[in-house]
Amino acid sequence: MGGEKALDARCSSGTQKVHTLPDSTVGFQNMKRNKAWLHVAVFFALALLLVSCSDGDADRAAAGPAFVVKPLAASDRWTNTLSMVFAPLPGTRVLACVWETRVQDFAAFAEATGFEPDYELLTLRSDGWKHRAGFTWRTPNFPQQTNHPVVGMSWEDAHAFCDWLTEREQQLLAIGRKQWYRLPTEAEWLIAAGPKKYPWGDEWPPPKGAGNYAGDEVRDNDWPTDFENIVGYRDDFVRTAPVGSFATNALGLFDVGGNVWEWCDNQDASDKPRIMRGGSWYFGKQEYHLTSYYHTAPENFGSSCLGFRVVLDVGGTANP
Ligand SMILES: [Ca+2]
Ligand SMILES: [Ca+2]
Repeated sequence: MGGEKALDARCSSGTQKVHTLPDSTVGFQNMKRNKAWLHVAVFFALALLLVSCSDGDADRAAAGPAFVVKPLAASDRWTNTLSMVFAPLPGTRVLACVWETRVQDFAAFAEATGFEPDYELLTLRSDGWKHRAGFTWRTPNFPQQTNHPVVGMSWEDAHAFCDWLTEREQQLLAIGRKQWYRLPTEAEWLIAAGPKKYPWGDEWPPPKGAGNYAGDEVRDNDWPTDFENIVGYRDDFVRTAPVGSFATNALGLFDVGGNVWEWCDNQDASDKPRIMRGGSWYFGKQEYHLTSYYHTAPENFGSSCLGFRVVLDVGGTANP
């Protein structure tokens, strides 16, 4: 199938160094203006250190100079400094973002670090999948608003985002020193997807409102005539949909199946060592939508049907 080959195609690396977050972006700069403020800052820093060490839960931040937080645990629901909402993932030590990472989330990373991809985005048109000049995550070849899932991120790019967000929120004391953002493992993603045959349940084709998949709507648009779609299903989106456009699953998570494929943290024992799961607005073939199905790609691969979801590892307890 032409599309499958396209998804397997390699693209050039978009990896960029992640710069250390400057103090000016985290609200500390004013403290340097006079010694009085410096003394106050030192006092509160020492007080915070004493509190965090004395309560037996040093991994959790209690409060910060620029951001007031609640204690974090694997049972908490959590909203971070980018207004990304997280929900508990039962039986794990992580909170999963209820959305795929949005354009606005990735834009914050790009602005803070100077990230710019140096590759042409792999995009789909009626002539098939091709790398096309002039298209990037900022400007894919279809309309996106800031609440759409960011696309075209390589596994390396997604990892860089997680590392930057961890550093940012540890500096802000929004998360503890041993809490961090990362991609979900496959095991965690499978918990997020639920126990059914497909993320929406056991039936085929998916029921109305199941999510953003390659339904009959793609035939009305720029779709190669020899590519499959899910006959008998229809949604309103021929490419990405705003996150939260469909109902949540039982865990309160949106679009675990469909919208964009999601990178997982694991390595696969193959020459394309990174794993993605969940299907997307692309692919009509039934087996690709099974909860058990996964796809692999090199870690520098990117595509306009591929994004990522992050989890917050709260630490402290072992995975089951
Ligand atoms: Ca669709
Ligand atoms: Ca998805």
